Amino acid sequence: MAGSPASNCSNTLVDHVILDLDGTLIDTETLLDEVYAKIVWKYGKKWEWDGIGLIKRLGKRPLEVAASLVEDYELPCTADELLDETLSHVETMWSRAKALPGATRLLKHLRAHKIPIGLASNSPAKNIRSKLAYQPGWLESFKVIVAGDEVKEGKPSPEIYLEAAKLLKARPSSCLVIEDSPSVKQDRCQCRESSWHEGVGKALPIEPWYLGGPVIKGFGRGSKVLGIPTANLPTAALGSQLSQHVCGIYLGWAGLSNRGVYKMVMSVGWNPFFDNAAKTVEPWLLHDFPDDFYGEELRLIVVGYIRPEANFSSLELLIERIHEDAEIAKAALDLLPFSSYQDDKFLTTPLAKQ
Ligand code: ADP
Ligand code: RBF
Ligand code: MG
Repeated sequence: MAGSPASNCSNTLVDHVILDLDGTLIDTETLLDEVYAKIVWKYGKKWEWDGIGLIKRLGKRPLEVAASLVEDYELPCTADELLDETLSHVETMWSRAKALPGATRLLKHLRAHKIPIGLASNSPAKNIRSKLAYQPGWLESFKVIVAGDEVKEGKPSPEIYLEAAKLLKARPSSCLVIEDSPSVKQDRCQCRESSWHEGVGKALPIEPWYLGGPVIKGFGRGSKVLGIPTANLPTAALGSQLSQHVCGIYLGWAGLSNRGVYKMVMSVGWNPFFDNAAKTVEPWLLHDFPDDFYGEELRLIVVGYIRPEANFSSLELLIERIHEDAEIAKAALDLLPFSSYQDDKFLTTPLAKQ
């Protein structure tokens, strides 16, 4: 494995992996932010959708997050009250938390190599169970799970990781910890720290997803406003498949049965620059076509992830960034594992014949 956990560290062999959950494997931050925003608005305060607040909240225990929001937004309630209110809203939302790109692939990879995996999360045990219930194959991937309410001190204290190492019967120094929280990373502990990025080119391989449908009319601005045509797919028919994946910019292969197979780079989401009211799936096929192909059946195998959707201060910057995404996709799709999918029959077999 290129960039294997062991190769990132010094000479000690890494033979166990301990993972964080929220923000590392699943995107719960987006859900929590939605709830915090609602409550803050209810108190007549304006929610700041900036990355600074998010970074401050990352990896903290729920009560600590509530306390910092009460202070920052000068809310007329206690941290306990805010936490109760947040939890009552969020309890029903865990099913909407999506796996982060690459997470399922990482777990599969570690299991295939028989590397024991521990989960160490500041969340209470009950919430961890709810979150894992919606991710097929995840629960059985973890040999041990340590929850925030099962230790005296939550992160950034190393206690939770040391407990996981103990239950795994592993020496802390041979455990690779994968964690997104900056406060944990700052607080050096006996457990070694590192992160797992197996980039291929400038993209992250993911478990491939297969999708298709007739090319439909979009907002009519891809070619006109951006000079970048995107073959929109109907999102309603993609339903649950689409809701499993985080919004962002992906790459993969596109097939049109009467034409051929092409590299593609694709945006999935709400297009923050245009403030869309609907989520779109918009692949840009990296090929010059003499005409359009509305109504034709388009097949996609999405194999990698490039970045989250972003907003831009000008149209020029958005266009520049999309061209950079296209260059990343073109180069990465020549490399394994991405290149191996271009011969997949799914791309060219018409629906009826499958
Ligand atoms: P819309 O808003 O209707 O999607 P666009 O301006 O985004 O319009 O143009 C997309 C259409 O252009 C596609 O539906 C397809 O028929 C055609 N097209 C031509 N070349 C390409 C390409 N390289 N990638 C995607 N679509 C293309
Ligand atoms: N729109 C955004 O608002 N933010 C983005 O970060 C963004 N990235 C894109 C990346 C790619 C590769 C493509 C093809 C489109 C992207 N768009 C983005 C979507 C663009 O806004 C959309 O295609 C147009 O709105 C045309 O419908
Ligand atoms: Mg389009």
